[in-house]
Amino acid sequence: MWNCVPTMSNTSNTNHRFPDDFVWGAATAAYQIEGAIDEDGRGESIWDRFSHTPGKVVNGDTGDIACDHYHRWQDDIQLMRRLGLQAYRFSVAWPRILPEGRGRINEAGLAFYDRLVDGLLEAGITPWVTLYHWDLPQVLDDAGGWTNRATADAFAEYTEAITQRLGDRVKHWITLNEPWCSSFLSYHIGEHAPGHKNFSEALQAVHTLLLAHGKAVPIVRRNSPGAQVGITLNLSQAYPATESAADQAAARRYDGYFNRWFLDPLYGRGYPEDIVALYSDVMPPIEAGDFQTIAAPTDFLGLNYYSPSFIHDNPNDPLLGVGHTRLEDAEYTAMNWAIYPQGLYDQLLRVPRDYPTGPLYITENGAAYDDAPPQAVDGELRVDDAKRTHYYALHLDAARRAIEAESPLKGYFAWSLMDNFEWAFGYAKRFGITYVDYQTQQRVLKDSGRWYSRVIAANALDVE
Ligand code: IFM
Repeated sequence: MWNCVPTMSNTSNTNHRFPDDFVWGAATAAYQIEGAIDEDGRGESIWDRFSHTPGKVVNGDTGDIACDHYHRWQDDIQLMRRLGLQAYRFSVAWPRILPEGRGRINEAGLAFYDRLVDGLLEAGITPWVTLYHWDLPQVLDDAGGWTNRATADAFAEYTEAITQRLGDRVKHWITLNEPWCSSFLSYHIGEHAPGHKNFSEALQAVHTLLLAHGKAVPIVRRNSPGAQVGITLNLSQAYPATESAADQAAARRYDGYFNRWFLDPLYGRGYPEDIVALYSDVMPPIEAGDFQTIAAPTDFLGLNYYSPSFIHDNPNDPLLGVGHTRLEDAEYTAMNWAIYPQGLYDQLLRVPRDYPTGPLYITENGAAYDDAPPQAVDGELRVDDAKRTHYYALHLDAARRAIEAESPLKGYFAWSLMDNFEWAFGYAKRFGITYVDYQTQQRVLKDSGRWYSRVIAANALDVE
């Protein structure tokens, strides 16, 4: 059975060191931190529309102001310096660049990211740019959003504009963040914008997203010589709830739905046959050449890991026949996600074993907790978030063990640099290693952030 009470390992690598060239970073996304939704010609995004729709986001929160990063980016770079970050992963807001989705380019939008990239490089921090982290221009959604194949062509236009401008200085590109969320969570489960509840729409959205990724890769290569380009997936390591044959088969189906549905086409295998058989009535149209486009060779795979899934057979689930089992003995974060670092270890070995991924990067990992506001301790403001530090220590230890077991893991980005707009949960969930007071916009490095900066400096986990 599963070990629900994880501890740090005690292996031959006693000081828990990482390889010398390991990349240490932190991540954010545009809509979650920028604010300034009406400034400098930015167009409306689906998250503006969705968050302003009553009942969609906890407390009616919106990203209108968020962390005001659009105005405070210079201070935020100082924060990154203080942490000793080597890399910063952020996303570009498509509606700042192409307010109408395609066509007219908004110079002021490009100029913002131009300044940000220059500021990062001056600070010695490598920019990692995500092209799409969920803020689709609303006008494109009005025309069907990701259920419309033409959105893949619009994404190619957008990629052209941003890589032409930044491609000389940005050398790490991520096409899409977590396409499972922009498809199933947004078009089937309805929890994210645009909030639809239709499974066949979700399958069409996956297909358009994957096409968008495949079309973007050669554009990035053309405009950003020598760059590395990849995609970030939020896979869910699927464990059978028991050893029964039925639960094992259910976990395999769930793996097909959540993981292989993305990995197989990205690595040239088309959609997995066992799952296609279940979806026969709802499959999207697939055109000649689509799978070739989708399987454009990439340089790395980004993985976002928080928690795995424990799956049992459930005949009442009409589509996949699966259900989720709650781990009774596990600890849970404020998102109600089980803490299970072994899932990260297993994923870091399984994915490159089954697919030719090349280097892996953990492009997100972290935990939400109900942090108390900063307190003065010896004249300094502190946030005591020992649970978050423990979460990071466990997962970094799992990552380091995976490297010892020859996983091609090359870097790690904490989610998140700062507390921010947590989508349907608004500001109610804090994931930051920096505390943000949303009234004053004051930032205070949490104890987990202080600990992370010592890990980065030591390139090892055996820090106080
Ligand atoms: O905040 C999100 C992020 O935008 C995408 N990955 C998961 C995070 C935590 O839910």
